[in-house]
Amino acid sequence: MERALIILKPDAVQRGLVGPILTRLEQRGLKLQGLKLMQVDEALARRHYAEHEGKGFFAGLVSYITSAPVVVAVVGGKPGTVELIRAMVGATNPAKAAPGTIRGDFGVEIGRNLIHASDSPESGEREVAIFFRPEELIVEWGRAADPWIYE
Ligand code: IDP
Ligand code: MG
Repeated sequence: MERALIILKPDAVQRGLVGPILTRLEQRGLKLQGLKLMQVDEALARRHYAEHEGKGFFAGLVSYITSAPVVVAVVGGKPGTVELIRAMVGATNPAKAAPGTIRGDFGVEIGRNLIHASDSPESGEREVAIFFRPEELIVEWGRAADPWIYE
């Protein structure tokens, strides 16, 4: 069962964009499995972004993500969900992200790109496990609209 970790980064929270961004995911028909407000500490940031350790932007990335509260969510349940969310999020650099994408509609700079979304089902599993305890998630829950969204 495929799912993605979403982080509404500190700039999204500070700018009052939690609602508008979550609304887009909901309106698309995606289903939440978990949701919370939290402060990311340095150890968690370094673990989450381990693949970027050693890159020039790593220190700035860790200080950005730990600078203020974030909202983390788990979204998914269907094959293809991760790819669909990445398409909604847009290119890493908001200046290059297409209009209509979250980064393309709300962002300007790569170091303030509002949202993280897992880039593969495998990273989704890894990232969900480091941000959520199993008891914080509701993996299967019935929604009346499901048959109108999924064939
Ligand atoms: P992604 O978030 O689109 O998956 P990644 O390449 O995985 O992009 O990079 C992780 C995060 O690191 C980006 O979302 C962005 O916040 C930050 N980042 C990536 N490249 C740069 C850069 O060149 N300058 C500053 N920040 C960067
Ligand atoms: Mg990434």
